[in-house]
Amino acid sequence: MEIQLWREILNPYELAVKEVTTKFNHLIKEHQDRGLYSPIERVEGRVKSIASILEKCQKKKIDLEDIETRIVDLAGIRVICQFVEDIDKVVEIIRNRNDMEVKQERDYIRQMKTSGYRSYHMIVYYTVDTLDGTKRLQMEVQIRTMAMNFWATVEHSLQYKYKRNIPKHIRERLLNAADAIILLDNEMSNVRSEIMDAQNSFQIKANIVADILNNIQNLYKLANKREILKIQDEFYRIYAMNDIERLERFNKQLDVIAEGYRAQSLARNG
Ligand code: 0O2
Repeated sequence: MEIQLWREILNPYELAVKEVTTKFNHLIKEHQDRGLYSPIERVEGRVKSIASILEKCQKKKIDLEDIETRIVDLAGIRVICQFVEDIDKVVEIIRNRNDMEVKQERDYIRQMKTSGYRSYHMIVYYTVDTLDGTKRLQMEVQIRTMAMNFWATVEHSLQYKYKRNIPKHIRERLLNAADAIILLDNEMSNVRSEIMDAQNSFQIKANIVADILNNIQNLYKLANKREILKIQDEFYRIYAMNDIERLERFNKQLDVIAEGYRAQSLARNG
């Protein structure tokens, strides 16, 4: 096939990779802007090289006219997550998108490949607008953790080096490494819940502080200035201790003080 024809075929795939990469990057930004944890750590995209297409055609006996239907990863997107739990979230995000239609899903995480490879694969239909009009094409999205990505990248280089015939002793080492990756991902998942707990307690603290400030503001109308300044100093002292329970107790004390002032003022007016 002429080089020009390859360009024509691959052009829409290039556009698709650019668009989808931008969209996923924007999702990361949206999470950040809202102060939310993003299940996507980073996104990579590539159009399959002509050499790699030719190799696949040879291996799978695919006619060049059929590459667009039979090679589903001409456009490839890789979504890298920090934690295994994030993968299901990304899968859900993709299933719910209106600009992508899922054709196929393969879960090589729950069902690891015999090589030790782990990743979640989705083949999606995606439409691009080009000079020649709209084109609906297939795209492969691979979703995996940073640790799975490290393993796959190293193994892929070895496949290349040994022309897909990795010696037995190296394959065994790779399988050991794959087991270690599972352990690592599990351990990191435990850290993930710690992170979530930390985020949660930060929110609780923020709410108590907002409550305390609100109470102090209300006391300005009831108590004298000297007492307010004393309460403020006490608040700064307790805040510096970084102890949520103390803050909670202090907040309750403020409720009691405010209640006392309200009762006094009722007695005076009544
Ligand atoms: P490249 O060089 O990354 O583009 P199928 O006939 O459908 O079962 P197919 O089409 O190979 O087989 O699909 P599969 O098994 O889902 O693999 C698709 C892609 O996943 C591969 O593309 C690799 O990128 C990746 N992959 C699958 N298995 C392995 C593995 O054991 N090790 C690594 N490192 N990557 C893997 P390509 O075109 O094979 O390769």
